[in-house]
Amino acid sequence: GEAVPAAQKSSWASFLKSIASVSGDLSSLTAPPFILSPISLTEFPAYWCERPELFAAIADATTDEDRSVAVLKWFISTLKGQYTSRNEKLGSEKKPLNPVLGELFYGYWPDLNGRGRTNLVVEQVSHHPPITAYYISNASKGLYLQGHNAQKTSFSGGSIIVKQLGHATLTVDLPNGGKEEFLITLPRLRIDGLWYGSPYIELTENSFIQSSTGWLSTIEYKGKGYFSGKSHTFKAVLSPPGSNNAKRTFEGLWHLTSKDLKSGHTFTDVQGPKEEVNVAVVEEMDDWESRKLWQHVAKGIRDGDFETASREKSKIENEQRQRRKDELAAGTKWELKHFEHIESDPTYERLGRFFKANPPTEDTYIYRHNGPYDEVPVVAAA
Ligand code: 0T9
Repeated sequence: GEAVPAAQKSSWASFLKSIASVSGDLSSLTAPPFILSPISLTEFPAYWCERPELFAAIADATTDEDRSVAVLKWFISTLKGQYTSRNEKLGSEKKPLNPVLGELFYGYWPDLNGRGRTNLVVEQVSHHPPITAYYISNASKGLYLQGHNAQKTSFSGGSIIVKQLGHATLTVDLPNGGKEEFLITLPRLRIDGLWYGSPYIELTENSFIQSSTGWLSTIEYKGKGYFSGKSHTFKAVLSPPGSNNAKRTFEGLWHLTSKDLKSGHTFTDVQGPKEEVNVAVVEEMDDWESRKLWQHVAKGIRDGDFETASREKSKIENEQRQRRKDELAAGTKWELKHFEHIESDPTYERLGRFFKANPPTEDTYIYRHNGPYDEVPVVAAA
């Protein structure tokens, strides 16, 4: 591996071997320092809204078809951030910090140019296996995205295959007082470049966006082939209610640009800057907020002081182990703060039926509307 520092070559080799033998959950494997990221997985849901104006634009569409197109456009435009931003920021894909149970991440994108303010609430709802739940809302536009993420990993042909578990649902308040819902499923990932110590993600197979109006987007992902094809290629087909025929087709590279094949016009273009989420300064954060919780570990990783990083990480992990022991002894269990777990998501079942979602049912985490941005305004006493 060319990107692997000389002193870490053998630990990288044994890490790759353990990846090949441990299937399911890689989060708790110890990786060599050069591949560690100082960012926790609880920060990742912010990728959904780094182009807040595209999210807000969903509310401005006036027909069912246009709303499905706007949702697809926003979704495709998030992929670059979701799947390539660590390469841009950290040099390659890196191993994120493995969130603790109850870890929180709060942020927002301000109201600019009439797009409304967008808020983000994230909670780590399971540690083993890692599951992250999130809620992203732009109340002034009537847009509410609720979702959760988990992964099942395996090793094949020198790459890590990541099956994403979980899904997202987007609820849109309509001008007529009704609601439209979208079920968003997540693509499969392949992590390539492991041998060279410079991992990167390619998306594979399909994902779907099903609207309650019946419009369905089927997105197909392809990477660089042996003979042809470019990295990060997609083709999305939008079909009307009750039909499998494409009404619209969009094609291109999700990390650069794509086209609406009907008009020949640009569909997505993510070459311009994106807006990272705004968060409080660490000093003002709650102890459970990700950047405060991990601050010493993250500093150690950033400074190349891996002794401090690993000592601080052990502190957090020991504290967690003790908590679990105490709960067991007291016969109590950890209570989720912002989400309620339900065994089967009615929206997933209902909308998933349209495209034969597999599995036919999934659990979900319902937001309790008790985040830091949900404070009910105090009504002045009469
Ligand atoms: C949801 C996203 C997800 C989370 C990450 C697979 C992965 C953990 C999950 C799926 C987001 O919306 C999108 C992007 C990146 C995904 C991560 C990439 C990655 O490598 C990790 C896994 C758990 C590893 O850390 C594998 C070991 C590592 C050394 C390879 C770089």
